[in-house]
Amino acid sequence: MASSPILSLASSTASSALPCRRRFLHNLKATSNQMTFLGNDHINSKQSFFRTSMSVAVENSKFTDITMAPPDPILGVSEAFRADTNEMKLNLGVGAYRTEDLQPYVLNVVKKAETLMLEWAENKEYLPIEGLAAFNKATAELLFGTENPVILQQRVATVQGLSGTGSLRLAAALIERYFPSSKVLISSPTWGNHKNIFNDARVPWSEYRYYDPKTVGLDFDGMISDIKAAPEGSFVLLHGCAHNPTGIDPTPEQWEIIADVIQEKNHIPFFDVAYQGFASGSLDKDASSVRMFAARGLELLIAQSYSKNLGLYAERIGAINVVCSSSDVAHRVKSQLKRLARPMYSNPPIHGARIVANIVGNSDLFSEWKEEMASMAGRIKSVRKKLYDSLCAKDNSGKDWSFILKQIGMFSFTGLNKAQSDNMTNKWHVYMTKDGRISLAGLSSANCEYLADAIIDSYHNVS
Ligand code: PLA
Repeated sequence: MASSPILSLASSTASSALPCRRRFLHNLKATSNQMTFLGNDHINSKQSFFRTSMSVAVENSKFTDITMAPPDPILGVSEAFRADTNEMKLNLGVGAYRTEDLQPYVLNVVKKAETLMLEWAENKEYLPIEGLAAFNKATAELLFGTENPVILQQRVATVQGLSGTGSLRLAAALIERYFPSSKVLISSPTWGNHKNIFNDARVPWSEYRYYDPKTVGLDFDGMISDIKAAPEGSFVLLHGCAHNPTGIDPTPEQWEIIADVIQEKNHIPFFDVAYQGFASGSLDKDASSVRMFAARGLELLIAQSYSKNLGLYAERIGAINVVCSSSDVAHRVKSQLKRLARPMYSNPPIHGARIVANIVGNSDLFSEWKEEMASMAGRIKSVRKKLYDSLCAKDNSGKDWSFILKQIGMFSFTGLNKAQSDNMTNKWHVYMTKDGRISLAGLSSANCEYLADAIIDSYHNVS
């Protein structure tokens, strides 16, 4: 019996090296294993009672049918990265901005706003369900421009959300409740979490063509015909700028045609704006697609996020805006968004909302933010160019790498398949998503050549 791997695991010598809590759990598990093996008869009654109750607790869990969930395709990459001890490792998985030294970056303007907030010593009372009024005003104005008729006519229902994801989720709940027979059309491919959000909200979705691997560009004809073919009154999810993961946006002319088709089909445009100001460096330019749709008098939904453009990832600050045909409708829509939010999370967190409101509401801080945002966008553009130059200089196969320069935003869609992406990670310690996306925000100039070597090797030597 002593030779049984189960019982030898339970021996006190094996467990004594473990820290206290782990040792307890270890012994607990071993005890339950031992129980199965020996049976109750061999143990005196006092021990038996103790061990049986422990054993029951472990073996008869009500949760035994819960299987292990797979790691998240994006956030799980960071977990794997942290476990790698190789010096050359690069985390190009999640879209989080890093400095040239590959350190996380807190914007100076955010630090200034926080210093002011500390001085003011504001309280921590609950926010109203819809969030901080000054934030909701600032966020809608940033999106549409202060003089936009939709703002002046009070036709926008704005509710502060738990960043982009929470705002999308709230909109999905609104669709599920008020448009139960409608579906959402999402681009193929899209940000990995979109499908989860609609699945969990029980909103049916289907895909429209977006990316053409042959041209490494937009499949515009495919996109238009799929939007046309969808049942009238569908929601069409569009990335306002810097499409994730492809980095390919429609041209202004193509946006107009997309709007024409959506209008013809009575669809409802639903924008995900997670990168305003981060794509081009200009807040206004990156909002032009949304503003064009609003200028047509359409009703539309827009989810916003301040994770990237203000680096407020962990503050979970964003908003859902619903542009309505009248202020009266907007009023009612807002009341229902609040009704959906209340049982989900009651009311949103205050800190990030105050940061945004204080920065946008102070002309000095606002200008400083725009400069810092432009410099973050500029750093990403410069590593994009350096990566392209390194690929061209090192690869003599004649492959055209210029698609990398045509993409915008923080990502590059390399065209590497899953096996090639695995090679990037397993051989080169470059962590990225398995769809071939790399986050250039996690790259420094010093690492561009190394990354180019990894891409060239994976592209040519792995099929
Ligand atoms: N929408 C899109 C298109 C996004 O790319 C992201 C973030 C979000 C919404 C949500 O961000 P938020 O909830 O933090 O506001 N996408 C990241 C991170 C940057 C992630 O997957 O959560 C990405 O690496 O794709």
